[in-house]
Amino acid sequence: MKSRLLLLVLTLSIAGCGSRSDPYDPAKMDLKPAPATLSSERHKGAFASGNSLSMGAELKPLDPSPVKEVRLDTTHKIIEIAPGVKFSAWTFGDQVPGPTIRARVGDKIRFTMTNRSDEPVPGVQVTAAPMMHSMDFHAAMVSPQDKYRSIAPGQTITFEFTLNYPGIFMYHCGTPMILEHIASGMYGAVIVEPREGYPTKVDREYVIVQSEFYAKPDPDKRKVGGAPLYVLDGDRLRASQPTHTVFNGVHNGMVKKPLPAKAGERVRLHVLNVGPSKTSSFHVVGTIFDRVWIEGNPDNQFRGMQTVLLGSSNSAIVEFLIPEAGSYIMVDHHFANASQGAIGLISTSAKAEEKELEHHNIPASATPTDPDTVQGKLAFESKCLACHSVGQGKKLGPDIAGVTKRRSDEWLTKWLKSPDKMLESDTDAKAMLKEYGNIPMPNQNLSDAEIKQYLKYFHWIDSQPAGAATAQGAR
Ligand code: HEC
Ligand SMILES: [Cu+2]
Repeated sequence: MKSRLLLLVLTLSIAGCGSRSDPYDPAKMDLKPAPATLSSERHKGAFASGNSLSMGAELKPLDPSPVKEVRLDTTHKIIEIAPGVKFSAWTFGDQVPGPTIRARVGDKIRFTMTNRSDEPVPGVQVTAAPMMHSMDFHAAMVSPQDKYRSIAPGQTITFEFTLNYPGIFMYHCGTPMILEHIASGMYGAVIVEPREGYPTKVDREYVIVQSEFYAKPDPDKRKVGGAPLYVLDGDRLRASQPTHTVFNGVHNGMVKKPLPAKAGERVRLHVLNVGPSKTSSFHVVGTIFDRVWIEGNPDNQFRGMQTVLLGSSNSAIVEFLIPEAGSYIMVDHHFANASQGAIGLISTSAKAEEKELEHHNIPASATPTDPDTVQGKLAFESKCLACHSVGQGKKLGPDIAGVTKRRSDEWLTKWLKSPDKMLESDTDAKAMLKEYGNIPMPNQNLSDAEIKQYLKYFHWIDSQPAGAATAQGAR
């Protein structure tokens, strides 16, 4: 008798499970975002900001805050899509692809964008004329006429929306001709985790954004730093005949800089095919996708797949095991696309820079302990590494190692406060500008307190044995 009752209870509770509430119940969604606001406030600081942003392939962990403040300003800029191919691009956040936003179902995105397409690009006179731009988030459910409207150079738009569905969603400029705006570089990804997180655990997470470029040498034969400028080839664009098909914006980019993983680890790739016009047949040579979540939503699960087919603006999470030591090759298995640059590596021999140094008998990188110095190091790694190295030679700007020996604190303070003013008035600064191809260092809008921290960090670097201080960051 008792056992029968138990059975009844069990049956009822299973039936209850079946009618479990729909996780996508519209009644529980936020479908009434406030109207967008427009202003003529011109933002001057960093082109991209927000704790939820990842700038490169390496995906930062989820930022727990329920409201994600995100700024992505639009810029016009020269990017290198393949060695020697300097392409006149339009961007979100001053990079192509734009930064990846990571959030969770139920989170709110508070988005701000200033159209800065009219700002002069350091050292270059040849970028495209200023123009209208807009932002279209596939992750949002909002009125396009309100939120996705085009804004003029100098204008700022702000709007909010709540993330209702998990997935990997494209964002892009929606200003006509949309095709040209996307092909010029105006796109990126929003990764929305399920409310309860993913059902699996992984050791590494990366973002792979596939896209096409349609480039031709500038008919006016303009140059950038001695190299020929490339511009958008409208004929090829309309005929869907790309010149480059790439992962994360660069031809064979992750072949030269493989993504690290170790044998036995489980890897999660968040893959988005931007297009604008080609399909991707995404494959990783040497392993099998244990799970494929189409569009990045675990409700859409496949198991044991070899490739995943992604149309324009389709995405997937693929998870797989790195079975043994080796270099696992990410390709678009439409091999015509792979041959145009859609190739990358996940490699067990890709080491962090410090390991590489140890290997060459240079001591492991030291770390500072003083709080200001630590702050300075962290800030440097997030804001300055794009153009500077510590002890690894020139990048766009000078190697910072030894800087306190070539410059006084007073000079460095003035420089960091306002490189633009120094470049006008200071002879040493002018000489340096020449040496660095007339690319002026942009004003970083640093506060006095921050400048002190940078100086402490620079002094700390120069107090270490040669080669001991290195800096690391994504990309
Ligand atoms: C977009 C590239 C870029 C970024 C970002 C950048 N710099 Fe620079 N920096 C340069 C360039 C280029 C120079 C060389 C001078 C010139 O051409 O204007 C320079 C020069 C310097 C110098 C003088 C070096 C010397 O040898 O005298 C210092 C110090 C410096 N930068 C610090 C920083 C710090 C700190 C940050 C981050 C807050 C930063 N830079 C961010 C490009 C950059
Ligand atoms: Cu645009």
